Amino acid sequence: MTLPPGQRAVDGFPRFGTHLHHPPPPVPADPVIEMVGPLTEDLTLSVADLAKLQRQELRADFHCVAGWSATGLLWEGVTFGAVYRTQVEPLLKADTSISHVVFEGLDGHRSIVWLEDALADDVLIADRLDGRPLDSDHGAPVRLVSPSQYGFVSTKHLCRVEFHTSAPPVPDRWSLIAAHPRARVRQEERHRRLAGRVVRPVYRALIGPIRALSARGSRTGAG
Ligand SMILES: Nc1nc2c(c(=O)[nH]1)N[C@H]1C(S)=C(S)[C@@H](COP(=O)(O)O)O[C@H]1N2
Ligand SMILES: [Mo]
Repeated sequence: MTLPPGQRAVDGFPRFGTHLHHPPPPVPADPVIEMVGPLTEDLTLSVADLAKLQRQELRADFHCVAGWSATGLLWEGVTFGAVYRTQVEPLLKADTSISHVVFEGLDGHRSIVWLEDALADDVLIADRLDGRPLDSDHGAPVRLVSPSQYGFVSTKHLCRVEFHTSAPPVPDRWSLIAAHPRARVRQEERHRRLAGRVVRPVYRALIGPIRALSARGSRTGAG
């Protein structure tokens, strides 16, 4: 099996990202996902109700922008497309056309995604991983999973989804490592201003140390 350009397989599935110095946020007693945008009424989906929508399994590799890939993960949840079409679209104000979606986690992480990318068949709001409820390391109670895009798109601890009719402001947009707006792994769209290939060696040097920080990195280990 070939990985996308510039990616290397790692064992297991480390808790990865820019947030390792923080413990995962606590899971609320009755978690909800708030949906915000040009809607005719307020929309808040409880995680419990979400689990009752048409369920979907997805076997996929997961690719961090820093160059590691966890292979063969089995996710379960509901497709974002199903949530959008059944819950959100019926409440959209007349003559509004959504172009971007922002996914926000309990820790404040935000990912900005084109609506057309978010509606792909392989984009899930997942509540289970490898046959078990999602644990805190990997995004409890629910997370976005978009395996065709770099890991930063897949917001963990999902608690808020915003619908926008134009591109929302991008944080750090002048930074060299600002996120690519589409972040497609096959196209190696790592960053907005730097070709994906250029940053590979830098990331490669960091993978070891970052991984070492991820204490519960083994899929079979504690957690
Ligand atoms: N809420 C939240 N989601 C997040 C992140 C984060 O810091 N906070 N990091 C992102 C990054 S950069 C990656 S690679 C993946 C890592 O997922 P994992 O910790 O389950 O391995 O989560 C993404 N989703
Ligand atoms: Mo990442």
